[in-house]
Amino acid sequence: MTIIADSPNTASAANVPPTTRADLFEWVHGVANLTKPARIEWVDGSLAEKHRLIDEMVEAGTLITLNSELRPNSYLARSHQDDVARVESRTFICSESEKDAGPTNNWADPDEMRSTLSGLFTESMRGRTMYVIPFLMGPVGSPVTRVGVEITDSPYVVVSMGVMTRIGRTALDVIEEGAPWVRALHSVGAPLDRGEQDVEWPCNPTKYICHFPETREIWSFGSAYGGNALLGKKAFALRIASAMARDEGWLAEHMMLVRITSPEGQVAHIAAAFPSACGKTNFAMMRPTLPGWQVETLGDDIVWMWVDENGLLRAINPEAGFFGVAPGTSDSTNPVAMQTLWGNTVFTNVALTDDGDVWWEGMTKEKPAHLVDWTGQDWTPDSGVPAAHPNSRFTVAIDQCPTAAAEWADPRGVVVDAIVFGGRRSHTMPLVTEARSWAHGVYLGATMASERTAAAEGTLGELRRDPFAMAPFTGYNVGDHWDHWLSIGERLRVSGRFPRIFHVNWFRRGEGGRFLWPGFGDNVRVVKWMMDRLAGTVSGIDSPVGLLPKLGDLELHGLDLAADDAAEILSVDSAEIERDARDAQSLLTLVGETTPDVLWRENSDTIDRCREDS
Ligand code: OXD
Ligand code: MN
Repeated sequence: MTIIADSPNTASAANVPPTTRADLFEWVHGVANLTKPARIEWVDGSLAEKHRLIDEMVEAGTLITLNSELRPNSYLARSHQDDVARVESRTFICSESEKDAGPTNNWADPDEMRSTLSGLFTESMRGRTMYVIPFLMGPVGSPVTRVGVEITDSPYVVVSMGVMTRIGRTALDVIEEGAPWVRALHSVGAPLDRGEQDVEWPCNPTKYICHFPETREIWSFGSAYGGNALLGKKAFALRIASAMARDEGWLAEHMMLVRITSPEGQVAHIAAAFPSACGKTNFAMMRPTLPGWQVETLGDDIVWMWVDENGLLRAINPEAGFFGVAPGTSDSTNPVAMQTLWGNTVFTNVALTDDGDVWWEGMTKEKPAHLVDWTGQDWTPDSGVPAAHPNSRFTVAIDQCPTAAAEWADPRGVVVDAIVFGGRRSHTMPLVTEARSWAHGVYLGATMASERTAAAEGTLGELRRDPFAMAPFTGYNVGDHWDHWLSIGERLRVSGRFPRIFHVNWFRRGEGGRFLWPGFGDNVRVVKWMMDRLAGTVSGIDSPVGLLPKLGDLELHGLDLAADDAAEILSVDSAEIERDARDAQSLLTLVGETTPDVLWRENSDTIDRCREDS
C-alpha cells in the first residue's frame, strides 16, 4: 500500500502515486479535494495490507474475530440495522436522456445528480482514510475483461473488494497499459470530527447509488452494504458493464455459470439467470443426486458473454469471489458452500455462537440454545425473531470452492451450450420448458417473474416481473436490452450454434402450499433432460410455453415423488399461461416503443397457442 499524504493538501514529491496516468491521478486528487479525507492510501492488494486493515477493523469493533479453531481467519461484521440490503429506490441511472434509462429504472438528470452528489460528498471523508482500489473485472487477457478504480472511505469495502475482484497491482498494470477505466466513487457519508469516537458500521440515512452510463462513472453514498458499496459487483459488472456491452456488442448478465459432466462424459456449460436469492448459488454449487454426474462451478452471480470469431457464445465470470446469502445454506441444501466457508470468510449480519462461530436460520435442524443475534442482542429460540438477518451474507474467494472448475479464471472463457431462466413461481410455470427458438427464449427471459425475496427492499411474496433477472441491474432501457439479446441471436446465426434456452421453476406448489419438487441436488434431473435435449436423444411435448419433457424422459428414479405430483409439475394449464401472457403485456406496454415487435409477436403467439390448446 502506498500512503500518499496525511492530508490531500500536503501531497509532497516524496509521496508519488503509483500511476503515470494523469487522468487517474487527477481524479484521485479531485475527489480528495472534494471529500477532504485525513489521508489517502493506494491499495496494492497484498496480504500484509489485508491483514493490517482487518486488524484495524477488529480494533475498531467493525469486525469480530471468529474462533480460529472453528473458522480460521474469519470475521463477523454487524451492519447498521438500516443498512442491510440493496436500496433499489435510491439507485439511479443518470443517462443524458431519460428514455435511455427506460421505465424500469429510476432516472435522474446527470447534471442535477452531480450537483446533489457533489454536495453530499463535500468533506464526506473528513477524518477518514480514503482508499484508492484499482480493480479488474475478469481475468487478464479476456476480450471482455474491464478495469475500474474504486475510491472508498471504508476498509470493509477494501477487504471485501479484495475477495470479490482482482485488486491492486494487476489492475493498475492494465490501467498503465492505457485501458479505459471506470470511476467508482464510494463514501459511507459519515465524516469524523477530530477526537470523535467512530461507530462500528458508519453509514448515512441518506443513500444514493448512482450510475452515469455515458461517462462510465459510479457514485455511491451512504451505505456500506455489499450490493451498494462493492462497486465492482452490481454497479460496475452489471449496470455500467451492461451499457458497455450494448455499445460494444457483448452481454453483461445476472447469471451463474457451471460446467456439467454426465456419467458418459458429455460436457455442457450452462449460464442461468435467477432473481436474487432464488437458489442461484445452490445451482452453481450443486451436488447432484444422480450417480456419476458432476457440476463444477465457474461463477454464482454475474456472467459476461461475447460471440467469438467462430460465432460461438463464450462466457467468463468477471468476479473472483462469492457474496452469498447465508440463511438456508446448510450441509443438506448446499454442502459445497458450507465447505467453501471453512475459513478466510467475512460474514455480515449472521448470528454468533457461544463458542465464537457463526449460525444462521436453516444451517442446522436444531437451533442453538443461545446466540448473539445479528443486532448484537442475546437470542434464544424463544426470541421470536430471526437470529441472522434474512439477507445476511458471506464473502469468500472462489478458489476456496471445492467444486470450482479449473477454467473459472481462463481468459478464453467457456462456450455456453444452454441458457436457463428461472423464478420463484408457486403456480403457472412448469418445472422446465424449452424455448422454441432464440426469439421465444428472449421472450421467456424478458417476461420472467418471481415472488419477491429478502435481497432487496419490498413486500415479500409479491410477484414481480424481473426481465432476465436484471430489473434492478440493467444500466439502460430494458427494451433496448431485449433488442440487444435479439441482435446477439443474429450474430449467432453465423455458426448456427445457438445455446438452447430453457425456463425452470423449482418452486411450484401443490395442494396445501407444499413444494412439489425437492430441488437442490435433484435439480440435476432437470439438467439431465436439458443435456439429453442438447444431445438430441429425447424429444419434447409442445405446449403454449415451449417444449415440456415427456414424463418418461425425466429421470425420477430414486425420488420420493408421487406420480400425480410428477405429472402436475410438468403440466401446463393453458388458461393460467394465457393469464400470465396477458399480465406480461403490461410490462411490454410499459416499455412502450422500445419493446421489440418480435416480443409482441411471441406474446400473441403464446396466447394463440393457449387458445388452440384449450
Ligand atoms: C445479490 C443480489 O446480492 O442479486 O447477488 O441481490
Ligand atoms: Mn445477484
